[in-house]
Amino acid sequence: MPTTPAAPSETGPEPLDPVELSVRQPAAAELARSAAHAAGELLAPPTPVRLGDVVPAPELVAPDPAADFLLTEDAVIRVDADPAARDVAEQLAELLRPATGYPLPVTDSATRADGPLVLTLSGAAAPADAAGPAGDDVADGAGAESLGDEGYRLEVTHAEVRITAGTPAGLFHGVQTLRQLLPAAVESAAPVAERWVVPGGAIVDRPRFAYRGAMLDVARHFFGVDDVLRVIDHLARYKLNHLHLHLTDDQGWRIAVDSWPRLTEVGGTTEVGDGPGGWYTKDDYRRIVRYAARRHVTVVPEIDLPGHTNAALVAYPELAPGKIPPPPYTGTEVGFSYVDPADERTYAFVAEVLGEVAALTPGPWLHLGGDEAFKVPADTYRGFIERAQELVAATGKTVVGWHQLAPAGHADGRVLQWWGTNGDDPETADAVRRGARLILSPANHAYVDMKYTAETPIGHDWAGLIDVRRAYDWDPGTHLTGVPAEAVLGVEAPLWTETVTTLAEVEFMLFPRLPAVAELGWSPRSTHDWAAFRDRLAGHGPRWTAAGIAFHPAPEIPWPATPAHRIPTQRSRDDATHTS
Ligand code: TNX
Repeated sequence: MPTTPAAPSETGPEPLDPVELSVRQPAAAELARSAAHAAGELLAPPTPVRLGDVVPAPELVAPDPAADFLLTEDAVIRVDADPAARDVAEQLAELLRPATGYPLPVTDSATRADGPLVLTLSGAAAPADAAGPAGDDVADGAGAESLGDEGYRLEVTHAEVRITAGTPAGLFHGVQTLRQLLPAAVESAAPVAERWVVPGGAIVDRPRFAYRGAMLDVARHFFGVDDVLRVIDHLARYKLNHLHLHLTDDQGWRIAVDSWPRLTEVGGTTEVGDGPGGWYTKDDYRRIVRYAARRHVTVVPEIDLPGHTNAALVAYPELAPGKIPPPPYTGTEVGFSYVDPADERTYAFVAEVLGEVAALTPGPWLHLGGDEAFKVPADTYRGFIERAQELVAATGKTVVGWHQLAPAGHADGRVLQWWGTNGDDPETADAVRRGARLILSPANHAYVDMKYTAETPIGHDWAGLIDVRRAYDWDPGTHLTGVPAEAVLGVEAPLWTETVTTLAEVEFMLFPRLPAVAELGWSPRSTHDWAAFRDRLAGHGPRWTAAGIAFHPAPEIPWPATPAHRIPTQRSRDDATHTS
């Protein structure tokens, strides 16, 4: 895994037109500033972490400043014998070992009183006697109720840190919280001399929405497996549990399909700007899925149909209307291509592709796309979608699609991903009345391919400029007129990559907006408070710096400026190695 951001680079494979060039030039400067932060110029906060300094904000926090815990070299991680729980404990050890330099053995010994880091599965409910130092607030709150599929309880005393959950996923989220409660230097890839203090008290926490995701468009520009794994790490930090991969579009087809091999052999070799493109073999894709699963992240594959299919039509002109082979497309227009809805071969193609993708997919969802098929008449479009929905059902998966699917008939469990900019959308509200649930990705809040400000060197602005506050200031529960909160499955932050070409640029667009969307998906509305969020988020800058994440140092966030000490970064450590 990379620990430093890729050098900010101009991808722009020639030829770039003059307009693109003028947009791209400042990218280097802006990204270099961001890289300078990553190089150690952003400094650690002078104050110790407080129990409430967690993003996304936990449901209940009960600090006990008299009960801080100090992690020492002889610490042992004790976990239940359950293999999935044990794997979470191993991941905790993997997180803590590099910076602490401590051995941190993991044991599932039930008889010995090893610790002091304890991970335990307790059935769905938190134990009634576990209020501990937290007092009545926590005991009377969610702690006495079910922690659900993903909730956890974290208790910190002088003697131990204990994470309790009903599921391994809950333990995993608890581990992410613990990670944020340690000093920022815990993100360092090399040992740091630090007092590894965890603030005392208790947290009881569980998500507001079941679906919390981000989308990476690997079709407009291709991103290799290692880049995707690093994005999965970023999701996991912020308790996001779905990675939606936009695998196909006009500019490239990125997933191998054995029954239609030219999709990648031909359709995988292009991308925006005439770079080399690329695709995932099935083994590559399985690696992504496995890596995500270990982090309790479900991969949602998208095969965009019937539009956004130029790369497929280049590979197989028999799928094109009129059977006319189109030229490869490496521009950034949308809405011109579609598979021929009048030809039965198209449905064989859809069935075989979806079947192979479903077979690679342990998760329940298959995303059909469905957006911007501007050239397909409404009735034809509806008929195509209804057949495609049936083909998804035949694979045993549940359909997800962009909200353009709304007018089509309901299919069991179907989920629409809403990307509008005006919450008054009767067509989508009607689909909800007919049984659809929604993932909310309002383009003017959650589209992390939008520029932060007019000066942002990459990104779009068709849905407006999205600074951190705008990414944060909306409520998924009430955003759409006539849609009750219960119909909302969750939220997702899509990253389209027409202008995004490197991992450093991906991180620059995700941070700090991804944590804002993550908080909307996880935290109870009662915690929603811009000023408090801004302050909590500020403390994450030094963490990203230590982790080598090339983030946008948004001016509206009070990043810590008066450091107590510098956090060594990968780059400064490399320098040290070179001079020693
Ligand atoms: C709209 S959002 C699209 C994408 C573009 C994006 C750019 C959606 C379902 N379709 O094809 O990449 O805008 O922001």
